[in-house]
Parts: sequence; structure tokens; C-alpha cells
Amino acid sequence: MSQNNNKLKGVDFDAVVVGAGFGGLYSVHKLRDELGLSVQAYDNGSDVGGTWYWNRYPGALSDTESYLYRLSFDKELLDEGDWKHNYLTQPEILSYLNRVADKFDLRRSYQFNTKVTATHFNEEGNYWEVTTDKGETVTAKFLITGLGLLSATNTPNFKGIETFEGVQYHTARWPEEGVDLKGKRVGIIGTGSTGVQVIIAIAPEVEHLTVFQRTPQYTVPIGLREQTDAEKAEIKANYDKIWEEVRASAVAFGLKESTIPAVSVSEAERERVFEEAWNTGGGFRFMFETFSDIATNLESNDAAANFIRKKIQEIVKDPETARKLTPTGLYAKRPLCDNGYYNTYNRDNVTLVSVKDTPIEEITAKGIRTTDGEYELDVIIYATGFDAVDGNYTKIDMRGRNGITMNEKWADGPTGYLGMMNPDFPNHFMILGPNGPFTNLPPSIEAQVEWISDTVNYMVENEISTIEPTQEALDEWLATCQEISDQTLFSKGDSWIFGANIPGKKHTVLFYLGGLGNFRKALEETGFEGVIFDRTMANVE
Ligand code: FAD
Ligand code: NA7
Repeated sequence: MSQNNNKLKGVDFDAVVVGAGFGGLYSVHKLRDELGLSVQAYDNGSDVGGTWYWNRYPGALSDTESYLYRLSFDKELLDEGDWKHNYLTQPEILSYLNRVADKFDLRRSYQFNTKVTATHFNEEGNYWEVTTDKGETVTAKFLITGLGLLSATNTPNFKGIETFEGVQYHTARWPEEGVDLKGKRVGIIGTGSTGVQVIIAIAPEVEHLTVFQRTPQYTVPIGLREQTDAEKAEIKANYDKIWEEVRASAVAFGLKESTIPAVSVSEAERERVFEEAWNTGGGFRFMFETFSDIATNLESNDAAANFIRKKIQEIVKDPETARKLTPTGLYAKRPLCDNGYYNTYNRDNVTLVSVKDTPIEEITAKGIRTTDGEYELDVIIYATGFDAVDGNYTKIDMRGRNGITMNEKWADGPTGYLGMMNPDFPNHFMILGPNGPFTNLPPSIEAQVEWISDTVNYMVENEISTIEPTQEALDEWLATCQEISDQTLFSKGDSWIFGANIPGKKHTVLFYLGGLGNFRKALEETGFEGVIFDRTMANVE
């Protein structure tokens, strides 16, 4: 192994970073460029981008507004930053992350097309042995994993899936060269955020689109529009204040979080506020800027849900299609927004199949067979989501102290003290691991990466060998996450936020729903209280 200008002795590298999305890239910059550590980084993609490297499906768009879906730490990047609309397309975000990588020359620390397959903690030397699918093992004092929370794909195990003679893709494995859908009979399974975006984007292009919907979705207009140079200049002139407010806010989406409960106003006032939000656009705006209790109070939730249901009835011309599209349950998932979803069903070349009414029996050589008959297709698109949060972790052979595996540790569900650490896994920091914040994510990623970097620096300067959380601190954090979750209606809606979308996966609280401001306070005020440094030395004493 070549010499890597390590600060620490006895290891190949000071730190290994896994992932080249927002989290991994920022970690490499902090540890390598600011702390002067030697860093080896990996990603199984062929270049940087993470989520935005993989999700190249037609219509892929952020639902965070353009000016806030970025890292805030570098003023120059913020000032140079350009965007066309108030939301970002996948190519725009990928190009932004490439600019981040270029500016700090981050690629030179990465080995791409390389999957990390095992991470074993060596207790004698207090370091990690990291093994890749290329058969290499390197050692490092610190392990930082930014494996992505919506990254491990979920393709349901449909009977006959391998027999289909056309082409089939999961949206998060969309080929870089694109797929020619012109004149094709296309079927899409899934109507979550991704499905909604794809359906709108490809309906005008394909010969016929058949949508296989399981659970109908509440979605509101996104309000996509061009932003003028004057608007962008105004944002840039006020960025310091904007970021300060975002960091102190709950959802970190740059909106004015309402403090008025819907139950405190008249029905007419509710309608007025919902109508205004519908016309402004934005999923998080509709849920959190209208009233303060949509996500926590049944009556308020139902008022918002009813408003959307009425809109569906107004927009969709065919009553049977409108019936199938109309959700009946709680409005309590990550709030969706779209650029003309319900209206797409007024097109002659779009058919909606409710697989709740007529379930999918199998994928055949020619298409999809439901209990209602066979739909012949040239292309099948799986917009079936992700094994969220821990999906990429459980695939790696992770072993901590005494050879305990992460899967054993997570037998009752995945966990993370402050979304970052677990007992018995010293010096292993996860970015957006289980029980991390549920927000617009770049500002939460920044909060975690900065805490990790400060902690690593403190340890290097004070010659501390290991850090890990105590079991009590983890339990307390989990109880806090549970308590907050219990106060919301999200915990009662089945979605990936609780692992409910994967058959057989335990339903657990995967997020801290207390907001970014409170999360940052927890990091600052109690972060070090819950950890133990040099555990083995403490034991000896
Ligand atoms: P990722 O960007 O997911 O990067 C993780 C990387 O780690 C991937 O490249 C992966 O291949 C790699 N990796 C994983 N395991 C291994 C391994 N074993 N070995 C090597 N490499 C590995 N969030 C928002 O806040 N706003 C939005 O508008 C928004 N829109 C989204 C739209 C889509 C379609 C999706 C899928 C997600 C969206 N998200 C959004 C969430 C988004 O994932 C985060 O905002 C952010 O990009 C996560 O960055 P990350 O660095 O943590 O992880
Ligand atoms: P989601 O939100 O998990 O949506 C997945 C969709 O796929 C949803 O409509 C599911 O129906 C459907 N699905 C999943 N499995 C099946 C099976 N077996 N049969 C039929 N339909 C199925 O994933 P997305 O990619 O859309 O969005 C995830 C996040 O990424 C999103 O919030 C953004 O932040 C980006 P269900 O609702 O489970 O009945």
C-alpha cells in the first residue's frame, strides 16, 4: 500500500468515505481539504451525483425549490449558482454536483464503479477494514457512509418478471443514453412521487400509457415557473439570512411554517387558504405553510384531503377514472406535488388500472396480466420506490466490536444515535442514517457532516482512539423519535418513511420528525453527552 500522508499511524488511510452524493462529496472536502486527512472514497456509480446520477428517468425534478437544493457552505458556489425554474431538473442537479466535485477536485479521492461489500472493525488496532467488490481491503481510522436514504431500489418480485420480452427498467436505474418511448405501448407500475413525474413527462410521447396504480395519491400543483434574473439576484443578496432561517426551521424548505391550526378558523377561511396554496404550488407548502396542524390533527388533515379530493373530481373528466384516482386515507406521506398529474388522465392515450380492484397476477412475455386480463406492452417501467434508509446498509457485511453484525444490531429495526452512530460500531458515522432528520435534505446533510468533521478533528487533536454512543443515549434518542412520531399522523400512513412499503420489513420510526432547528440544537447541546470516547481504555481503568 502506498504512503498516503496520513495523520494517523498504522492505517492505510485516515478515513474512508462511501458515497458520492451530497453527503459523501461534502465529507471528502471537509476531511481531506479542511482537516488535512488522507481519504479514500468509493461509489458504485461511474461518477459523482448519487441520487442524481442514478435517477435519470424522464421528468425527474426536485421538490425542494432550486435556491435551497444545494450546499450552503461555499459562498462562491452559491453566488455562481444558476437555475432556470423554481425547481431543478435532474440534469441541472447532476451538473451542480459535478461543479462541486470540480471546484474541490474531489474525484481524485474516489474509486468509482466500486462497491463496498464489507466493513469490519479491528478491535486490536481500533480501525476499520473496508473491502470492495474489486477484492481490495484497505484500513482506515474513520468510516463515513453516505449510502443514500432513497437509493437501494425496490423492484417487487412479480411472478414471471424475467419472461418479459420487451424492455423494462426501474426508474432509479434509467439508462444514461435514455430510452426511446416514441410510439411505444408503455406500462408503469407505481404512482408515488417518481411515478407521478414520469407519467406526466412521457404521456405526450408514447403511443399508449397504462398506469398500474395500487394506492391513489394526494398531489398538489408544483407551481413550476421560470425565475427572473432579478428574483435570483434578490435571493443571492439575502442568502445569509435565508440559510440562517432555514437552519432554524422545521422542514427546511424555505417556507413560512404556519402557526395557525386549521381547526381554529372557519371552513370558508380554510378553503381560501387551501385555494391560495393550490395556486402558489408546492407539496411542503400545501402541508406546512397553510396551517400548523395538517400533519397532526385528524380534522385538519381531513379538511386538506377533502380539498384535494374535490379538485380531482373537478379536473378528471371520466367519473370512473376520477373514482380510482381519489384517495380515501390520510394525507400523511411525504407531500407530493406535480406539474399536471390529474389532468394527464384526460388524455385519450392514458389508461388507469387500479391494481387494488384488479391485482397484478404476473408479468408475461407480452406484458402485464391482471385479474382483468392481459395488457400488451413494449416497455414496463417500475416506479416502485426504494428500500429506504437502511436498504444499502443491510447489503454490506458490517461488523463492529466482538464481530457483531449491523444486521444483528438492527434485528428490531435500524437505528442511529442522531441518525449517525451505533454502539459497538466505533468511529463509524452514517450520513442520513436511521433516525436522522426528515427535511429538505442538503441542510441536514451539512449539519451532520459538519458535526462529524468537528468530532473527527477533536479526536485527532486529542489523540482519542474511538467514539461510539452509549446504549442509553441511543435508547433515549429512539424514544424521542418515537414520541414525536406518535404526535403526527405520518405514523398512521403506510409509506417508506416507516419502512411500510417493503413486504416483510419491520415498521419502525426511521426518522427524527422534530425538525432541523431542533436537530441542530440536539447536535450542539447533547451530541457529546451521549458518546463515550476510548471505550476500551475506560474499561481497563
Ligand atoms: P445519495 O445521493 O443517495 O448517494 C449515495 C451514493 O452511495 C449512491 O451513489 C450509491 O450508489 C452509493 N452507494 C451506496 N451503497 C454503496 C456501496 N456499498 N458501495 C459504494 N457505493 C455505494 N431530497 C430533497 O431534500 N429534496 C428533493 O427535492 C428530493 N428529490 C428527490 C427525488 C428523487 C427521485 C429521489 C430518489 C430522491 C430525492 N430526494 C430529495 C432525496 C435525495 O436522495 C437527497 O436529497 C440527497 O440527494 C441524498 O444525498 P446522499 O449523499 O445522502 O445520498
Ligand atoms: P414511493 O413513494 O415508495 O412509491 C412507490 C410506488 O410504487 C407507490 O405507488 C407504491 O404503491 C407502488 N408499488 C410498490 N410496490 C408495488 C407493488 N408490488 N404493486 C403495485 N404497486 C407497487 O417511491 P417513489 O420513488 O415514488 O418516491 C420515493 C421518494 O423519492 C419520494 O418521496 C421523493 O422524495 C423521492 P403503494 O403506495 O405502496 O400502494
